[in-house]
Amino acid sequence: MSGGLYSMEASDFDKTLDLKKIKPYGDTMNDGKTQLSFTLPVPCNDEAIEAAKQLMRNMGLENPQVVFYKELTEGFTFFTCYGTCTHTVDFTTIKVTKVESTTWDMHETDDYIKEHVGRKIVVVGASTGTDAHTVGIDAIMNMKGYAGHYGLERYDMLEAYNLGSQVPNDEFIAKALELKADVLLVSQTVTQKDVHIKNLIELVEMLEAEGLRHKVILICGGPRLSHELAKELGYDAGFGMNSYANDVASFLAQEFVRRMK
Ligand code: B12
Repeated sequence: MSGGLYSMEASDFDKTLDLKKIKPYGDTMNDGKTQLSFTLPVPCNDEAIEAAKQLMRNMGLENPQVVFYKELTEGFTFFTCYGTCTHTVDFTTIKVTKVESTTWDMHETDDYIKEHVGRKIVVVGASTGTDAHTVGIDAIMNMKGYAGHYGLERYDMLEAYNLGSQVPNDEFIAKALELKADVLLVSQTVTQKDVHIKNLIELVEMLEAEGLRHKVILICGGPRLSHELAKELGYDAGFGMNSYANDVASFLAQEFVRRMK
């Protein structure tokens, strides 16, 4: 099938895209269609639906529609809504602080460490503080890996220790010293009342107080962490959603060699 309706629509579609003024795409370019969900702390009734719509208008969403609502528990109503976003963003001016390393596969990283370091790099990881979530740190460290990416325990040239969850910062540091860690990996999932930030800062302060901060490569990760935030908090790198063991392994190997020079 060549030409015809499809190719005409494709070229029209592209011409209306202005990267200086992007807005959400629903089913036609620039329609601004947005889906959002939230819970209001009010009983599930018509007034609650009207409140949801007014809230959406206040958020800059025109033509607000509630397409699903349900009582969560007495006095709380959950909504799924659509609206038309009236705001735009200039995509051409966006700059993001990113981890500066080339992502390799496991074999490339192992070969690089063999050639440039000549010994195994010791990596100690944990989900620290009160955080009980283990799936993130396991995804990065476990032998079997995650989403088709082998974890750090599988790397020939990494000696990886996963300490699990709810590891207090002082115990984490003590274990890191005992194992002679070169790299520390911290996972933080719970962000309620910024507990992840307090905990991440506490670790940096404790490492600094013991004169250890510059002796280790310090990396954090979690679903609501970014490289930018990690740098702000005193970490060497931060990895958020959609990051895998080979991203972290590539970074730590390259950073380790950079520091040897
Ligand atoms: C499973 C789960 C649990 C399980 C955890 C079991 C376990 N063994 O881990 C249990 C039931 C114990 C649990 C408990 C709680 N949970 Co919970 N939990 C989840 C859930 C459903 C999935 C998390 C998960 O496993 N994701 C999959 C992994 C692979 O993704 P990830 O962690 O993001 O990891 C990736 C990246 O972030 C990154 N990464 C992560 N860590 C690291 C570390 C390093 C070094 C690097 C490089 C990268 C990296 O790489 C990974 C792979 O790409 C989420 C909701 C959700 N759908 O996300 C809620 C969620 C995280 N939990 C939540 C909450 C609130 C809790 C509780 C406080 C609930 C309560 N009131 O008791 C408790 C907290 C307990 C505690 N003290 O920590 C909230 C957090 C909200 C917030 N903003 O903080 C969420 C988002 C649910 C929600 N919508 O409310 N939870």
